[in-house]
Amino acid sequence: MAPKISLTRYLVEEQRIGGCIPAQLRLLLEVVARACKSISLAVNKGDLGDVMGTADSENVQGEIQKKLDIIANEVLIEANEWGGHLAGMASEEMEGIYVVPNRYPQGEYLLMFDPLDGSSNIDVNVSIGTIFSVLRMPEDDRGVDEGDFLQPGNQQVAAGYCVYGPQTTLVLTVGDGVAMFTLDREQGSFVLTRKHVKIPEDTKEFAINMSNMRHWDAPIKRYVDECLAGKDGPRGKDFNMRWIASMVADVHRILTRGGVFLYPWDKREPEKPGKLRLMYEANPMGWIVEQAGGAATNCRQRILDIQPGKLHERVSVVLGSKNEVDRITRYHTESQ
Ligand code: AHM
Ligand code: MG
Repeated sequence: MAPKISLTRYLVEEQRIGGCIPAQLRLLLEVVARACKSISLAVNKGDLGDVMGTADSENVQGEIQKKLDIIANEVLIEANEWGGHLAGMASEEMEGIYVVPNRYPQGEYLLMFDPLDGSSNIDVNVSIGTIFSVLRMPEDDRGVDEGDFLQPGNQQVAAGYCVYGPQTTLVLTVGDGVAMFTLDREQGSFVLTRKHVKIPEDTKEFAINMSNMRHWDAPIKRYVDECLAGKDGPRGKDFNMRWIASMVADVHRILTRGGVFLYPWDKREPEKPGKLRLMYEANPMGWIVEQAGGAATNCRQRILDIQPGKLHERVSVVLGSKNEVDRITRYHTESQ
């Protein structure tokens, strides 16, 4: 039997043989993985620990925070602030950036995260996760500020997510394809279980919150109507639908068996470009999907090429099997 490859060994080999990552970035990814293990333990406690339900607070987006949103945010900050690999952090749960305190050495990376994605699923025991994105501090920059974070997704040096489901799985890219690691609870370590993950170019499965249908723009309605028409419609095949309401879990399914995920702009809040956040949801997921051979757009342009204007910027998201994403993007550009 081939020896198990731990996350540590995978990262050491990416550094030494692949030449894909410097030592500081390897350390950073190990620390993020360790934080995800702690979050996984907290999630698993459920009603046996003081982790369920809402906290008495709102985040910058005006959403009621869950206790686990706050716990996961604190775990990620405490794990990452002292190691010397980071200059700053930003999170869905914090209005401004978090500058690494002066008492610790400053590193050359910036870490962004959605500490607990899919919060509405916490209390109903459905899969949730952590999403993260790593950027390099701009060179010759003295002192970290919000502007340093406002880099397009094509500048990411690492991106990943950890899904807390029936298994805890860490999914990672450093620009050298996508690898998946399953948490071995007996050993307490992540073990490589899939590498060179590939998303099939075609699919018969789509994911969208159908309850928003009456608010959609015409090209989204056209796409979904054609899927629903099945064998008798213009697509000539039947489609299946899934919606978990945890982006991590929906994206994980797409990486595993293909599919397309849509959270488009809609008329409920027309001034907002979408629900999901560009910097710590769409960018990392978009890069992972592209690294697995899929595509990710905001219905019109590649997500990774969008120049962010603010930290908590929102964006429309279409990602997954390439031919399907291309089709949806074409329906939008044709209707301009
Ligand atoms: P969150 O980061 O506050 O948990 O919100 C993001 C989540 C995504 O994981 C998911 O795709 C979407 O919101 C579900 O939204 P809706 O409940 O509108 O279907
Ligand atoms: Mg989220």
